Amino acid sequence: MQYKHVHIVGSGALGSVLAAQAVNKGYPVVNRPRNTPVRQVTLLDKRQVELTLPQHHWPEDNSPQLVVLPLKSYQIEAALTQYEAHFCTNTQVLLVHNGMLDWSQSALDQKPYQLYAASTSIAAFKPSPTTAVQTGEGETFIGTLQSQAEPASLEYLNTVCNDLFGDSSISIDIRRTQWQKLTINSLINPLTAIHGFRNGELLNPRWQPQLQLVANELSILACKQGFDESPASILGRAQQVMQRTAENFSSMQQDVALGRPTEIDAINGYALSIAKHAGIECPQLTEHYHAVKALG
Ligand code: KPL
Repeated sequence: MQYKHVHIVGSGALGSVLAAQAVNKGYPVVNRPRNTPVRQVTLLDKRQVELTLPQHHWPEDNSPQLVVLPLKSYQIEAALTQYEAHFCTNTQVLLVHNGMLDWSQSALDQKPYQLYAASTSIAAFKPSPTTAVQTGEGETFIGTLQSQAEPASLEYLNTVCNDLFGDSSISIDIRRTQWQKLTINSLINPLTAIHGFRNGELLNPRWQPQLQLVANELSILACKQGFDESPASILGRAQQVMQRTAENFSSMQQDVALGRPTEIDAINGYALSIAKHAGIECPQLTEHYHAVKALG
């Protein structure tokens, strides 16, 4: 499958890095910014890529397309609604966001196009509205969100994602992969946002009792979804990220600092929807959820 176009929706830091990588690799990129377009991207190897991307019309035929949505979790639904009339059976749509969306499997299966998700730890930021910088490489996993998917289509998407993300692997259970990333975000993001500190501060032993309570609740919720994992394993994974990103501010801390909406609904909110469904109380996740909501 050769794509006629690779559409990158939005002009966030990650989306701009993906667009720059796609340009470098010679893909026919179309950018669909939702506000001020990013003009210049600095990649990890310090290469600078100018983004002056054409604004094509959507094709009228069934030609293969890739549409990447590297957006905030709360923007995904509106973006799909805006663009999906242009998608067809040969359109591969890749959602890239933090947290998880509360969509039923039948709703995903009914989409008349191919729907995939990526979970990535690539780090990027925007020093100004028109520039973006990649600050760290990361692991990326992609997988299908639908029950029926052509293995060959996923394989092809993965080869392209290797170019766009720098590295990419197929996850045979992307919901589980997204959940594991959600547990990291649920342990790091709310506390860093509430207290306005860097990720590494959470390695201070004074936060361990609170983190332990969150990990205990996440472990119970993991079992409810068939993703069994001990609190120690969940906490250990998050602590590795705290060490690796000790000097960084989490995305939620930055959202709060800049007065933007946070992704708490797709992180703690999603976990709490599983809890509600299973009739389980999760007091620590609930407290953090309300504390972050109160900031915005
Ligand atoms: O994904 C992140 C985020 O900030 O949203 C982590 C992994 C916590 C890194 O800061």
